[in-house]
Amino acid sequence: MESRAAVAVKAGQPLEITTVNLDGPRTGEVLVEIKATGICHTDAFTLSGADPEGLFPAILGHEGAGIVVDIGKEVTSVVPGDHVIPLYTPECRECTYCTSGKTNLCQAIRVTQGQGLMPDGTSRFSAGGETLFHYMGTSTFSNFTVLPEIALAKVRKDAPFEKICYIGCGVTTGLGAVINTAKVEPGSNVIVFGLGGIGLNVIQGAKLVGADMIVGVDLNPEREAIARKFGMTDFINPKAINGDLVGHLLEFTKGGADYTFECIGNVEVMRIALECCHKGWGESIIIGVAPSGAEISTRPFQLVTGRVWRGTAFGGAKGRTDVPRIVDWYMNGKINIDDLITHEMPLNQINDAFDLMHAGKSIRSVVTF
Ligand code: NAD
Ligand code: AHE
Ligand code: ZN
Repeated sequence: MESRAAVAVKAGQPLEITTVNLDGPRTGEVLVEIKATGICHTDAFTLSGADPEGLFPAILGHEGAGIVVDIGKEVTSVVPGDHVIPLYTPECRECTYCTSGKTNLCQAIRVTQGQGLMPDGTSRFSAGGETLFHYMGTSTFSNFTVLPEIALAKVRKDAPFEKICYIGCGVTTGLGAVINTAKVEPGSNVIVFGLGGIGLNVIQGAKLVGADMIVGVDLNPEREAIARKFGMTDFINPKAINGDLVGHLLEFTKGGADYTFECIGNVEVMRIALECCHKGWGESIIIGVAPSGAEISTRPFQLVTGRVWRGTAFGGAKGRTDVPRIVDWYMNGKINIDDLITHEMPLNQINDAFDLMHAGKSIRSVVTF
């Protein structure tokens, strides 16, 4: 079949909006009509060429929502007509990772996913006789896409696609980093570095679990108002601090934060986020994805004296289990998604979404098909 899609032809170039060929679902696979997709900073990161796993030509996009159109052999958990959210972190419920009880990082199809292929080692996408790579196993910048069954969360049918697509990455990552990874306790002091599509969901999560002080740090002064709306208690713009930001934050939090979250992908900020944690117990959670070749560093003394450095992918969430619950939270008014979706556009304007992100003018842009 044919599908309209935005193709990443080459690193650093705008996406090309075109018609691509899509083969039907094979054994264990599902054909999904994508109704809406968010644009996450990770898509921009890969498009820029900074992702060591980045492949071209590819169909990017990993924050979608849609409807099952067709199923391959042996698919048992979804049927045509089901509403689904694609999962770049699948949940097979069988691999040693899934059954460990210690991680959400299902590894059942991770190798082929990183190679831009379906689990059988081939691609379903092509254009003009040339193979196109899948991306993160999801490729939601295509109106129709094929995914493994284990990479789909089935969700309720009354939830709006153009809002719940954001649960496919940003919302779950931010809330999950607080709830699943850091396990922030009520009364905690929290610092969030980077108040974009992820950081604002960390703030929302910190407020939800009852944190006391929620400090937001961002270079963009326009982020203050929206972050306060989501529960930030104090805003710090590093440009306004004379001297050492770590020293300032340690003093501001009276000894350091219980939990800090890096939501930028900047290794210098990752170090600051660790070092402004409270001696003895403070934990810093890395969410941001850093470019190929970048490394983090600190004096080992920072860890010897009880600070903890952790990372999180997809907020530690097990997608097929946790995502339908987060959709319920949205539908019940427990979490706010609407105010974070600042722009909506058709597929042929998807490159504007990247421009808005780079200019700091959007929180989340959503493309609707
Ligand atoms: P975004 O562009 O919406 O937000 C980034 C924010 O950081 C912006 O508000 C920007 O002004 C701010 N910022 C940039 N440099 C800064 C600095 N030096 N000091 C303070 N603030 C600064 O991006 P996003 O979509 O929120 O994604 C954030 C990061 O999280 C990216 O690296 C993305 O790849 C990563 N990410 C990781 C996961 C995961 O599972 N670990 C999931 C989603 C996104
Ligand atoms: N390809 C990159 C890794 C990028 C990365 O860490 N991705 C996160 C999700 S970001 C979503 O916006 C993730 O899920 N990581 C776990 C995994 O298995 O990739 C690189 O640096 O190679
Ligand atoms: Zn993402």
